[in-house]
Order: sequence, then structure tokens, then C-alpha cells
Amino acid sequence: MKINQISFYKSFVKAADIGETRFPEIAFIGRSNVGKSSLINHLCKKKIAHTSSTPGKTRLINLFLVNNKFYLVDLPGYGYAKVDKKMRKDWGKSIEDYLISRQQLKAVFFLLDCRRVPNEHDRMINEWLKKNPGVQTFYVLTKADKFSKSKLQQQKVMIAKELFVDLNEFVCYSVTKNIGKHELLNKLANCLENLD
Ligand SMILES: Nc1nc2c(ncn2[C@@H]2O[C@H](COP(=O)(O)OP(=O)(O)OP(=O)(O)O)[C@@H](O)[C@H]2O)c(=O)[nH]1
Ligand SMILES: [Mg+2]
Repeated sequence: MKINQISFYKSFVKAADIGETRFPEIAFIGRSNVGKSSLINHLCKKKIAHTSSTPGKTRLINLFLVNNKFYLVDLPGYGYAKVDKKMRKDWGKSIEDYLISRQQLKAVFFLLDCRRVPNEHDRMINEWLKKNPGVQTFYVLTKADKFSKSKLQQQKVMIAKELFVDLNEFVCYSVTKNIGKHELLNKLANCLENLD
């Protein structure tokens, strides 16, 4: 699959503001700083989503229209310790509301940093995704360039065990080393075909 055209559609503070949209939505979910916005940019070969080395960069729900066919949705990250408690709660709520309320949501790229053990937020999201088979899940281990092949494999086994997910479900990804892009685009293409 090729992403020929991507444009910013709109930003929303909360899911309830989105209302009816014309196309299916594919969302990017994961902890702050895991690499959601970078992944969108890499898949689309365009610096369209804002990224930062400081966690908490994406604070709104951002929709990007792709090929005039579907939306990629860049969500705020969860679990960033340095924002105050109220803000953290608001972001958590915004992600939860988005998952629960969007009829248009067809698939989720669920991002996990390959260096980290999944935390309670990751596990909560994982449980929700497992209970909602109508939303297809693509498990992505980000920043794969940080490890050797054998260490990466070890981490993959550990994370798969923690989340009770089959090893083969995970795609290792690196923006800097250009790993995983075709695999993810193929998965996305299959998912979109099944929607037609
Ligand atoms: N080494 C390496 N760094 C990466 C990779 N992907 C993203 N990063 C870096 O990780 C940092 C966070 O990336 P973002 O894409 O802004 O992360 P995010 O998940 O959108 O973060 P929030 O918007 O805060 O939730 C940036 O400094 C990126 O350059 C990768 O594949 N390899
Ligand atoms: Mg972001």
C-alpha cells in the first residue's frame, strides 16, 4: 500500500467534539514519547505530526486524512509523569473516551517501547483492545534500533508474555533504521480492504 496523499484534517480537545466523520479511523495509541507521531510521519514520508524528545508533545486528538479514504489519528500519550495529576487524568480520559465512543474506529496501532516492561496503563489498553475484536490491533515495538537483534528478540518475548499476545503479532519498528514499514503498511492495507 502507498500513502499518496496526507493532509491535516482537524484537532479536537475531546472525542465528543469529533462528531460524524466521513471515513474510517485508524488510531495510534501508546505511552508518551513511545514514538506515535514519529511513526505517522515515517509511514507517510512527511513531517506532518509534531514530534519531540520531551514527552507530552501531542496534547490534542489530531486527525489526518489519507488518500481521501481513511483518517490516521494521532492521540496524546498516556502516563507522562511530569505533567500535573489533573492533566494526566484528563489525557487518560480523552484516550479512553476516544476508544469507547468512536464508531468509526477500525484499527489501532498499539505502540510499546521495546526497552520497557508494559505498565498498568499499557495493560488496561491491551485488555480493552482484546475485548473489542471489531477494532483490529497492530502491536508495534518501537525504537528497535536501540537493541541488537538477539536482545530485541528477548524483549519481544518478554513483552508478548506480559500482554498475553502471540509473538508473531508484534512488528518491530525503527524510524531511524527504516525497519518495519512495509510490514505495517501491508497489515494496514489488509485491514482497509476488509472494510470495503
Ligand atoms: N532511536 C529512535 N528514536 C525514535 C524512534 N521513533 C521516535 N523516536 C524519538 O522518540 C521521541 C518521541 O517521539 P514522538 O513521535 O514525539 O513520540 P509520541 O509518542 O508522539 O509522544 P507524545 O506526543 O508525547 O505522546 C523523539 O525524540 C523521536 O525522535 C525510533 O524508531 N528510534
Ligand atoms: Mg505525539
